[in-house]
Amino acid sequence: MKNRGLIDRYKHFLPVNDSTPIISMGEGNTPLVTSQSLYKDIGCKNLCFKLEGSNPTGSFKDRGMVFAVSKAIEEGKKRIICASTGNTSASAAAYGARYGLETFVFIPDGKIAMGKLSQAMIYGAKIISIKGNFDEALKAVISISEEFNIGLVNSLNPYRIEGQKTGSFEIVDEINDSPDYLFIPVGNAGNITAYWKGFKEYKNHNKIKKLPKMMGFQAAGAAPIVIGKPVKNPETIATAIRIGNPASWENAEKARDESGGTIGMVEDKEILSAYMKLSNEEGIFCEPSSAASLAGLMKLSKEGFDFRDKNIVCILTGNGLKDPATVKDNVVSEIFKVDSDMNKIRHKITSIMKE
Ligand code: AN7
Repeated sequence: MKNRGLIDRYKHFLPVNDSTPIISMGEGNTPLVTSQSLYKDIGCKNLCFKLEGSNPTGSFKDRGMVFAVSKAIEEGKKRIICASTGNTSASAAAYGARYGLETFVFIPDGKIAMGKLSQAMIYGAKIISIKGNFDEALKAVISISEEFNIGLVNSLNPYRIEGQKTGSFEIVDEINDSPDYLFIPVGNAGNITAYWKGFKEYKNHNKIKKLPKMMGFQAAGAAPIVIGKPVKNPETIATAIRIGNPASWENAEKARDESGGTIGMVEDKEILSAYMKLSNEEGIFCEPSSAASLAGLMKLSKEGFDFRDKNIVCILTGNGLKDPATVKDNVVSEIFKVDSDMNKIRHKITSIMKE
């Protein structure tokens, strides 16, 4: 059967009616990959990574965007708009291009990964770079969307959350249970809100007996929920989650409190360490913000948290290829230059080969 995407697959759990177009670029159905190495350091029973970077535009945003765009079309909208640290704009631009909607994206000046900016450019979105941060860009688009009746496709749009909750459905459908813990990066806090909604709905439908503990992680320089007040000038290497005043703040706290989980923070160096370990030991290249989930798990494990007998899922929200500059600036990797001469090549290979 053709993959008609997540709206079709989960239509009984989404507010779909006869006039809702079932559109798709094949989003969702992302790999849940079992850890080969890092689970030993954590000391848990089982650790899986959900590779949301395998979505059509390389991040989890496609799950929510496909549904937000479907609803925008249903409502007769001709234009969509969002503020973004990069991934939302890439996704909006792609679906906007595909379904003929004029797309406006507001980005914080200079603080968006090159891969993401290239996506907004090639898909043909109209890009407005705000001399300010994400929080200021979001304020602007809310106002502009109302003034010009443009479909707002940030996660304040409830259909974004609806689409993104399918991530939980997929985990449960695959392992026939909920994990004990779900580790997830937190920026604007839409995704943790969506995952929690999804798990609760599956429990109400008796698809699972227990709910996971929701373990959200912010970057230490952009951790308003952890410190309990907005951060005026958020700073982190993880630009996707460089957000000082999350739109879904209260819902993230609800997910934490109802599930008995936590929202913590990780330093940039912990994020980078998790980012590199994932690549080096698991062969998984995610973007720095995504690695905040694993960084949080590694931190708790180091602090003595007991994960024996526990099943853990880390959501890796975006593809590492979006942000090659972070590799270039932080990873020491020598590139050996050799003449095209077999003797020299042989000599070089034997000099660098492991014993
Ligand atoms: C890779 O694109 O906010 O807590 O404007 O790109 O749901 O915001 C991106 C967020 C995690 C945080 N990982 O998710 C945007 C934007 C990646 C991200 C998050 C984002 P939320």
